[in-house]
Amino acid sequence: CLEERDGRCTGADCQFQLLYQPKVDLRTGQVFGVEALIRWNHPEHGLISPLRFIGLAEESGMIVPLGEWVLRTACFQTQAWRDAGLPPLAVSVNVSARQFEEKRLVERIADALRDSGLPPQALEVEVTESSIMRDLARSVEKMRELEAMGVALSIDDFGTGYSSLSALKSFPISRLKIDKSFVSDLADSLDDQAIAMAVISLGHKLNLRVIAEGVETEQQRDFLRANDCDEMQGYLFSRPVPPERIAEMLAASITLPE
Ligand code: G
Ligand code: G
Ligand code: MN
Ligand code: NA
Repeated sequence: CLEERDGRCTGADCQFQLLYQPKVDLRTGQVFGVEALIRWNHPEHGLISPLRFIGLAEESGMIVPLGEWVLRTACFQTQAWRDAGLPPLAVSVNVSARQFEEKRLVERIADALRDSGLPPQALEVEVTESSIMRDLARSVEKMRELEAMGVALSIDDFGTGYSSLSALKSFPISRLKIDKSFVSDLADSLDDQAIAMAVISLGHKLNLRVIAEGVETEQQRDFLRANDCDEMQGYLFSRPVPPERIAEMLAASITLPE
């Protein structure tokens, strides 16, 4: 069911839902944004991970309407938190290869922003290196259009795909996401430590912010902080949660004047 009004699915039987995972600033400890992550709540099979259906949705082309639903729902939700007077957050949305290639992507993003009232600066698009490299020239052009609109871009799963450093230099992006596969053994693996440190320093030299994903332990967080990583995301701080939980978290973070 992708029926929607005001960007939200209104069907009572809607089987898709978005969870939101907080992103935390490693220096201030503040939640500055969230990543929208889709779930399929199947009447018989229960909660299905996107790992099991995004690939199929890509192949069948379903990813285009599904991705548009994700984009619009995330924009409306993020604006709703703002309208409720909560501290303003940025939201990031995962865009898969086929969605990124789609001609009307930029137009759809502009529509979602206009209809929801969310400022472009509050939206970030997460793409993988592999999606970008499928048609490098086109991708760079599209990234420039998003940049001109004020929408931020980040490279998801950084280090697991392939993109040359010369290509990376030409991307108008604002953030690198260190893939969680490099974070999980950070405490024990000297190799993963070296990779994390290299990504952080590369990112900073290219003037990008660097976020680590999949942070589950204090040890991992402390290593990242000590090595000047900017931000983190992971179960240590919070799992992906329904929008009401984000509102509670934000409300709890507001300190009333004395
Ligand atoms: O929590 P997690 O199981 O959400 O996500 C598994 C994979 O599915 C990740 O690679 C993530 O980027 C991807 N994913 C999650 N939500 C979305 C979405 O809304 N759109 C796309 N294209 N991928 C998503
Ligand atoms: O590919 P992408 O980075 O968009 O996907 C993020 C995936 O990582 C989602 O499946 C999300 O649920 C998952 N995730 C988020 N935090 C953690 C964590 O701390 N540990 C693990 N193992 N997975 C996480
Ligand atoms: Mn992501
Ligand atoms: Na990732």
